[in-house]
Amino acid sequence: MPRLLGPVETAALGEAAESVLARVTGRAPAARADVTVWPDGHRLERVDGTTVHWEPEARPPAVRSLSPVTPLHPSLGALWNDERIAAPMRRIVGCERLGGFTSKLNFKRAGVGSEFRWHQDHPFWYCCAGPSARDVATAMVFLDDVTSDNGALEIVPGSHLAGPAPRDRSEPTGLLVDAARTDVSGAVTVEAPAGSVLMFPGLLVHRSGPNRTDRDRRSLLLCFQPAGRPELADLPYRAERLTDLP
Ligand SMILES: O=C(O)CCC(=O)C(=O)O
Repeated sequence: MPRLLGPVETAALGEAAESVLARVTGRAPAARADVTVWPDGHRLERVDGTTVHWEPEARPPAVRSLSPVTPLHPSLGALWNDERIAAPMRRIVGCERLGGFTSKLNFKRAGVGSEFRWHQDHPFWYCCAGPSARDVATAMVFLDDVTSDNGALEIVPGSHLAGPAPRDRSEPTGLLVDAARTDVSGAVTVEAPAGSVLMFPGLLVHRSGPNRTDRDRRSLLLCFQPAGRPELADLPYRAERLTDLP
């Protein structure tokens, strides 16, 4: 949905994102005890109700994402009830009463934002929510202009209809799509001006390349689910559930 949000409100969301980031990273050194290193070497740090995911290679350190984030700033949280987003999301989730599952700020910083290989969001959520993960869908609000060279999302239209895609067994997290066994030939690159919103179900196969430009490509992701279900942050991650998936 191109330019769903206007330039002034998009800029205000960008400022909110930066103020949340500054607050969280200002506190991060005191919270270093609560660190998880994933099997792929990515470092996750719990700070004041959110998780900081650091860019794996960036020197000086740079934040890849924060999640959840909407409880940390009222203007981010207000988007859950914005009908421009909620109305189409009701159709995608297939439910009249929606709740939040999780939220995330992806920073994809100029020069250091790294690749996110082909994946579906579903396996990660399935490890936490089990079969309910099928009902989660995302509204991705672009806070900056998105171009193919600053890490635009590439999506495979219709790929969600085939269900869980085969996972890459040679990759340490077990969460990524095996692109050699999945048809990604119909992929399209989603370039869009700031304020645009991309809405997609958790089974859609997608990736994004590194940001090699001098322009940030920040986005705010709101993941909706039917109302009344537990949020991601309240669910334990159970890697053994991956054995249910192809
Ligand atoms: O922001 C990106 O480039 C990747 C987004 C994504 O695929 C995700 O957060 O699951």
